[in-house]
Amino acid sequence: MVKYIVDCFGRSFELEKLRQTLRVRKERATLVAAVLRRQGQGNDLAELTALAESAGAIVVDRFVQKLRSVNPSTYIGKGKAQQLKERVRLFGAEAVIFDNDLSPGQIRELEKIVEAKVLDRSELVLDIFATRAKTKQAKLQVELAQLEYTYPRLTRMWSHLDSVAGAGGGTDAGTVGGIGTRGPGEQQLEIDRRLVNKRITDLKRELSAIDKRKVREIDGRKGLFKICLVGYTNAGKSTLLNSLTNAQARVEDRLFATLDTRTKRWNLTAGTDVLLSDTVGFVRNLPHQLVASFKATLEEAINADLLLHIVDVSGQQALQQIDSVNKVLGEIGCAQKSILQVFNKIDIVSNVGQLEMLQTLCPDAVCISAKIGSGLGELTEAVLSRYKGDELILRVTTAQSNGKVQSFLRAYGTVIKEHYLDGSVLIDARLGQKQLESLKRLSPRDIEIIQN
Ligand SMILES: Nc1nc2c(ncn2[C@@H]2O[C@H](COP(=O)(O)OP(=O)(O)OP(=O)(O)O)[C@@H](O)[C@H]2O)c(=O)[nH]1
Ligand SMILES: [Mg+2]
Repeated sequence: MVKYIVDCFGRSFELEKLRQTLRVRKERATLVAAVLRRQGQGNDLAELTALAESAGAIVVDRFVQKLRSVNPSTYIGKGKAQQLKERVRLFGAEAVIFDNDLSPGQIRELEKIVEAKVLDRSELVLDIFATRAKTKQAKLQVELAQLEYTYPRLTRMWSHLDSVAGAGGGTDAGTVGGIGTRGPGEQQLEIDRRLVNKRITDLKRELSAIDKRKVREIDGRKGLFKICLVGYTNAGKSTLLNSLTNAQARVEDRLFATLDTRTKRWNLTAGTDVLLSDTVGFVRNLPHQLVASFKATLEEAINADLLLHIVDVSGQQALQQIDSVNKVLGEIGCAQKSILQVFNKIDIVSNVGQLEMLQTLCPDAVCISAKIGSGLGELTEAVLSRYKGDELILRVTTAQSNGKVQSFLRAYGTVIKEHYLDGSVLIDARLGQKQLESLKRLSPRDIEIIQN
């Protein structure tokens, strides 16, 4: 006999056994991509496979469906949903993961037909984040994103909150699978709703305190030039951080290896240190709730003087990945920042045509291999020139007793000649435009720009 249950919005569900948790770890999964014909783009499910495996699922089957239009109740057509059911049975899949974002109603209808748990792409991404979150901040951020996106879509969504409400945060977002077993009566639904709202308020308060701390921490580093590595997940950001500094950041060939931020000093050239930060990677259609709750983590990017956009040019999706990263950068207010494109994994590029096309699109991009260390000299030069700005030739007059001016010009510029005269020294030097203000603060007697 089919059992019905009622969720906190008063909707009734059958098949309650299916969707009590969205974890897919060790579950056999069928992947589905529904592609609209008019969009004309294929989908080989390569990225969804990597995402599903990253979440710990075992991919047993892939199903790509071309659609003329989206069916409002089941996304793919009802007949195709029946076919999907046959395949799910044939391969013994426990979960069906769509590469598309589905509405809660579509998920419910599909589950009735295919008789397996159905997840959409955003839920999968959130599941990966839940598994990976290690720091308290990351756990709180993931929990907030899940409360706002995922849990309203579970059949018995709120009962786990009994154990966490009032605990002051720090729940392990990765252990929410054991969602309770009580049948949600009307009274319970009311309690659940209040618990969720309270939890969301508490989480936001805690995260806002972390945000403020982060802003103070970044402000405290005033004076040093700040560079942040951004890019698609798995592009090689942490590998580059390790190659340029002694960071020993975690590097893995899986999506979302890094979930928090790490900042290290990078010695660009003698006397010039900058701060280099590595942060969470981006992915196509990153759930909006996740971007919002990762604000503190992305604060490093928001406050950076220069962004290094790392692109894996060995993959076939490089251009789409560049677009996705630019979109997220726009969402967090970084679109106008100074950005240097860095083409990584140049050691394993097989599609030379694609690389040439990308180089035409981004003529300033620097080609490197973070893994084997090639191109790092050119990258350092390119960063130095962004750091310094356009070079000027200056004649600086200073008191011989003011040694700071000479030291500054030697460290940050190139001294062309020096001339000593009556207690003064005249120095001709090349210096980056952006260093001019710092030079002025050292009180030389006169600065004349000879050439710019
Ligand atoms: N062949 C080659 N592999 C690289 C290069 N750079 C990174 N990799 C590999 O790519 C994989 C991902 O590298 P990570 O540095 O973890 O990538 P990431 O951008 O930090 O990824 P997330 O933290 O998951 O966003 C690892 O297996 C690296 O060894 C490179 O220049 N060449
Ligand atoms: Mg990383």
